Amino acid sequence: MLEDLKNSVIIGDEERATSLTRQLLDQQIPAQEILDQGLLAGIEVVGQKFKVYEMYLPEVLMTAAAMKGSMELLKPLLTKSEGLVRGKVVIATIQGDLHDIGKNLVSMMLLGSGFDVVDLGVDVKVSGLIERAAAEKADIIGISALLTTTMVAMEPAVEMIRKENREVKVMVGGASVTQEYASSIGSDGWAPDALRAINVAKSLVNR
Ligand code: B1M
Repeated sequence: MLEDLKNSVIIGDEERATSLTRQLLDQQIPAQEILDQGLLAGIEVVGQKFKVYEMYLPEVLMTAAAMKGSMELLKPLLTKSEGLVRGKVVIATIQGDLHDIGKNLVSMMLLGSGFDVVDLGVDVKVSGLIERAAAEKADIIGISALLTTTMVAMEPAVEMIRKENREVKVMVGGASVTQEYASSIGSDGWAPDALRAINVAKSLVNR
């Protein structure tokens, strides 16, 4: 069934993907397993095919749409909080970038591990992030970027955040962002995936 779910994501069949996710949950399969072995396994294949021109943008859009219903079903399970507030994170995908699946996962996982999360969405200006972080007295600003062209805007973003707010920590991530790049621009933390983002966020508020 997980394999079937993976294939539904690849072919962009939202109805089937949602129905399979519901059935898997009914069979007590853990939400994390459904996410990793079904949804993310599918999108990984799509990413590879897109890269070598075996799939095109409209198909990738269908894949993203196919994940929507399933993600809605998994969300309450992935965001079940441990009951304590560890800190506040204001998060967004950087200006010019519309990719939000990974950022949404990071938001969900942080919420589930006890962070208060304010998610500003996609294509967000740094000034917007800074203003909101100040208004919310956030501990962490999280920035996601998937494109190499938007990733480079992280460096001036970190600089601007430092100028405006010395207290807030900056965490970055997204497919194109590496540990080396994250360190080179002076961010406080980087994570390769949503699970590890939890640990990084925890370490930033505990410092
Ligand atoms: Co686009 N796209 N896309 N795309 N897309 C990529 C990123 C690409 C790698 C595909 C490829 O060529 N193989 C490529 C970028 C190449 C590059 O810059 N090096 C690309 C391109 C080129 C484009 C367009 C430019 C295509 C075009 O128009 N010609 C265009 C850009 C639009 C824009 O943003 N302005 C575009 C559009 C789209 C869609 C809209 C169709 C759709 C996005 C839908 C949506 O997000 N709602 C889409 C998709 C789906 C993808 C791929 C296939 C999948 C991305 C994804 O959701 N991955 C992607 C290929 C790939 O990445 N393999 C691709 C699953 C997700 C769970 O992973 O986002 O990496 P990820 O998030 C992970 C970690 O990175 C980390 O945790 C997450 C969960 O574990 N993480 C963080 C993420 N943010 C974090 C923040 C943190 C910490 C960790 O702290 C704050």
